[in-house]
Amino acid sequence: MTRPASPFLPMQYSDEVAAAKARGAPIVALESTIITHGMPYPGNLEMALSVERIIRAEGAVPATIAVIDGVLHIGLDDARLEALAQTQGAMKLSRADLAFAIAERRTGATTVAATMIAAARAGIRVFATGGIGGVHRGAEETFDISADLEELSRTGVIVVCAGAKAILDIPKTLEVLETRGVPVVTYDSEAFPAFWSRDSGLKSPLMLNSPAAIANFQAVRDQLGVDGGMLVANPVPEENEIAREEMEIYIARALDNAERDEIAGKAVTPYLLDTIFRLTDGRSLATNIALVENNARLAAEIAVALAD
Ligand code: PSU
Ligand code: MN
Repeated sequence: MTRPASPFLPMQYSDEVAAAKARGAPIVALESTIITHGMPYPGNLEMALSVERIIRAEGAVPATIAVIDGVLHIGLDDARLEALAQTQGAMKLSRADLAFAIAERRTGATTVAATMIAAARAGIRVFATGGIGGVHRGAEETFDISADLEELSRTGVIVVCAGAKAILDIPKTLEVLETRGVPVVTYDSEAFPAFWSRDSGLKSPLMLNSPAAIANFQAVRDQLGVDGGMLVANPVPEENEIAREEMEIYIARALDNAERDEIAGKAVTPYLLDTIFRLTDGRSLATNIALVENNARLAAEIAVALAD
């Protein structure tokens, strides 16, 4: 059973999320593009279910966000999650087309940008994901810069990720975030992480080492009237890491293939991820799942600290 959130916007909270909202419990938003476009079935479903379990174990409530047949769902029950994990041809939704999918009654998964918009609309302030989109290598030619960066600058949600994937141009990604006034806080490490690896070779702009400190930083931003999002970068656990030098080899191959196959636009990120999964015989997938789980735990701790 789910209930409508607004008489105008077809938005539905799951029972679990509606109850959490009613009692003011901490909630963590989760994106769905990682499920439909980021990982193959059934690993994607295992990841989605385990991430929700981790958030509950930390005393928060998970809210996986997706558009299903034109309804914006804030929280998916297990049956819907299972169906989405097996859906072929779901749209990949960002700021430009989230409303389009709702208006046209389509089914689509939300990227970081679209999940932030939906979370803010639902009053959810913390969101866990794997990696954010960023400035792609060669962006000076292709202009390929993820809408995630613009969204971080305008929408007041804390996004917990494992840094930026090394398939991106990480220095340029950090430059854009700085220009747009997005705080980039690495959790408990001086080095900005690179998704599969703990260290991108770049120093993180800011560092904090407790969920309470992150919640306090956000509270001061609120008091100051500084709006927009915050990026929290949480390095992948050491035991799950794939070294940067090794990843570089697979990334170079994947980028070459993408150029050869003339991949462009929204297809770029899913194509690169899929190629890297195959080149690493699934090892990158295991790392990807471990880092999302790690981010879910930290996001739940931040949500709990914000609620205190
Ligand atoms: N990182 C992952 N898996 C993913 C994505 C990022 O490990 O599936 C998705 C996220 O939804 C992110 C999106 O918002 O890719 C960025 O896509 P683009 O580069 O097209 O903006
Ligand atoms: Mn892009």
